[in-house]
Amino acid sequence: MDLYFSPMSCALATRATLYECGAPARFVQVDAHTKRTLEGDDYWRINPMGQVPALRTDDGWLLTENPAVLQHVAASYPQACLLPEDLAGLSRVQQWLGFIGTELHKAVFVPLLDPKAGAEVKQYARDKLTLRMGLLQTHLQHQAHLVASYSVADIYLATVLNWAPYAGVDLAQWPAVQAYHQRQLQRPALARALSEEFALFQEEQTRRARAT
Ligand SMILES: N[C@@H](CCC(=O)N[C@@H](CS)C(=O)NCC(=O)O)C(=O)O
Repeated sequence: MDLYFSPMSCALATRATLYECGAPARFVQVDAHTKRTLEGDDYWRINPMGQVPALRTDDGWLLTENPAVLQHVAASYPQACLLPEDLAGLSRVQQWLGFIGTELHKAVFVPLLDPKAGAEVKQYARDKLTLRMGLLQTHLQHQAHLVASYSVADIYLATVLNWAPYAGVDLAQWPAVQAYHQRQLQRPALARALSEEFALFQEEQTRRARAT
């Protein structure tokens, strides 16, 4: 599989999932500003949305959208047990992937992180935090994971929560969420993905600064 990613983006969740699965993969870095791969390919021609993650499967077709990509990798490596086998558990994972993608990632964190978003947009996003993080706080008070066992939904949530300090969000307001996040970071796959991508992110910043 080939994973198109930009460092420290949501595609980090797929990298961590690949590591959890022990899946061989090629990682193709996309510059989020120029929309070119580091090899110089035009990323718009690969993914017309210009977004990461995009996964070139072993059969050669391209899959996009976090929930689909994460489930595809996890289902390809069932021995890693990152998806429940029963329908209720699987449906719950899909519920959480939808919640994380639409209610947290896109509705809250994208506007808070986007330097082009004005103060009103940021306030609109910030207003949504209380309900959404409160729901997580209640849920995670009595649960180690989002569903009965560790799943790709936890990997996606931890990836989004990684952005909190950069988005001006103090997770200490939701102690169960903060403790959950800290636990997630102990997973070797996630810790490895995070440290590798943080280094790549810093290199990207240096390259960009030199180019301007
Ligand atoms: N709906 C997409 C959203 C992916 C997404 O927002 N990716 C961000 C990185 S975290 C991105 O590529 N942003 C660049 C852009 O939108 O041009 C998914 O779930 O995969």
